[in-house]
Amino acid sequence: MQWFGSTDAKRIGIMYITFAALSGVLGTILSLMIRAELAAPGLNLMSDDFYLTLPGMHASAMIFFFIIPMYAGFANFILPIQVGAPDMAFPKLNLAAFWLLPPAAIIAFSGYLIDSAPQFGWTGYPPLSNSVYSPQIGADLWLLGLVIVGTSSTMGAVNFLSTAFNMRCKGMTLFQLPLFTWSVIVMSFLVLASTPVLTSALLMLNLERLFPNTFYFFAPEGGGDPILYQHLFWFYSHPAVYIMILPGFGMVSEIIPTFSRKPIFGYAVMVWSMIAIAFLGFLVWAHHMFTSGIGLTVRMVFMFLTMLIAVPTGIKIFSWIGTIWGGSLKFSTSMMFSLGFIAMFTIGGLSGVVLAAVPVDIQLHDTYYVVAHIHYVLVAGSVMTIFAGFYFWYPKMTGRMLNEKLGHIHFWGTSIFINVTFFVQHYLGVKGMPRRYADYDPIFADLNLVSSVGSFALFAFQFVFFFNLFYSLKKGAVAGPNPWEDAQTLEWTIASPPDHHQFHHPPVWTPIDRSHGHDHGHDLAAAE
Ligand code: HEM
Ligand SMILES: [Cu+2]
Repeated sequence: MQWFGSTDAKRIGIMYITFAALSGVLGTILSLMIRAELAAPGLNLMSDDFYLTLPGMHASAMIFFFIIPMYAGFANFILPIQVGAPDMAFPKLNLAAFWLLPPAAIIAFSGYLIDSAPQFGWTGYPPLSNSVYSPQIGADLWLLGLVIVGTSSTMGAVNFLSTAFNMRCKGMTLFQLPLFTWSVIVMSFLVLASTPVLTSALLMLNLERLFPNTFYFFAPEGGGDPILYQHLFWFYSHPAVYIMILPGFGMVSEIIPTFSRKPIFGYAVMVWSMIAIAFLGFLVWAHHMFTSGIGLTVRMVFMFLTMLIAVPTGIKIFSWIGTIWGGSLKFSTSMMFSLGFIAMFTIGGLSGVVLAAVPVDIQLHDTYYVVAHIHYVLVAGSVMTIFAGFYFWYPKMTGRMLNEKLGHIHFWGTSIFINVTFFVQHYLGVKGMPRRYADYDPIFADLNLVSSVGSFALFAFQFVFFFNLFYSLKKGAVAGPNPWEDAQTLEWTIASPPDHHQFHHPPVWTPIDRSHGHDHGHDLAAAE
């Protein structure tokens, strides 16, 4: 009860993180089954029917049960402290939002227990996902699970916004908020505006499946339109890709200044770029539908708007580089993961701009090029930032330092094998290998083998990380309140791990001049 029923945001945060880590392991195992089957042409290890469940269930595990809850976990632990609040605004709502997740996961994946997991990919496009082509009960359970997840993250978003807007300590204005908190605010607005749309689309699909001759939302026989589903789905799922990356942006925006021993370059611009990304994120969804038969003018407009997103994204990348430039760098594992993130996320952004060009997308849509793009933004983006966040905040959460030697081994193994696994997929895509197929032409054999070997090596290096997590919990060096010395935000002013009430006196924030930065160099000189 001390843990499971606790309304302390820090404990809820750790429960989220634990749950997300378990889902991440489950999702990874599903992906290794994909890569094992694809290591060689032919159907080698499983039936075609079983293979078809894997891409969609892997993606659902990673998106809905790993990345999104993982960020929610970090936000729960850190955001209330960063704004100087004693807890989240609605602690019981917070606990309820977390406890919706484990049942949602069990329901969504229970198709595997009764041998009826859905076979239509994480996008669930009708007519493939309707009751004629996908009669499995597992598909209905998956839909129900996702509806529950949507409810949970909406509850979480309301809570983050209320906490950040109403519970800030004395002296902290909106433009004094740390960038991680800002990123959670922007992410929460995205959740509020987009998740109900997905939830509606999934409920509509479920109704249509359960009552086939009654509801016609997407089925043309009764006046429905399958393209409507795609619009609703991507009106959520494009913003969702930013739900999956903005908190990561926020994390590295805390980490890079700390280990460059310089204030973030262009604080206000960083905030406004996140807002611009969120805003534009709602105007580009149809770039997922360039081959769905929508009109040419519409495609041109969406092509242009999509390319615009590269501007605020590029600004952020330049701001991070500007922060590093001329800094006195400390290559902690957390910093290494942040630098690796910048390098590899840039590749993902560039392949996105390539896909945004309609004529190119017509060639590359539903090929492995898209798979490569997704994984550069989500594995080299979200997952690398999550690792950066672990190495950075683990001492705050546990009171112990992670082992840096193991951390560096983990970093290099991870970075190298992310590239071995996913870089070759660009070539597979350009050569024409389609996604979501169990078998392929032997001309794709060599590159697929490289990718499969890379994925198993990538997985192997994660054992170093898990070993470090458990080993350091007992044996790690004891962390003081501010083990990184140069970290600036409020969580580094209190004990590691923080006491239940975190602050003994309500903190008062001394505003720092964000436009010129905190003149930290002087403090250092005085201390030495
Ligand atoms: C510079 C910014 C970006 C641009 C211009 C861009 C563009 C695109 C385009 C045009 C597609 C559709 C490709 C197709 O299916 O034919 C796509 C797919 C995708 N993108 Fe991006 N993207 C960008 C950044 C991101 C980011 C930051 C993420 C996530 C963190 C992301 C995640 C995805 C995912 C998950 C898909 C595939 C969805 C699916 O079909 O399963 N993208 N992107
Ligand atoms: Cu998109």
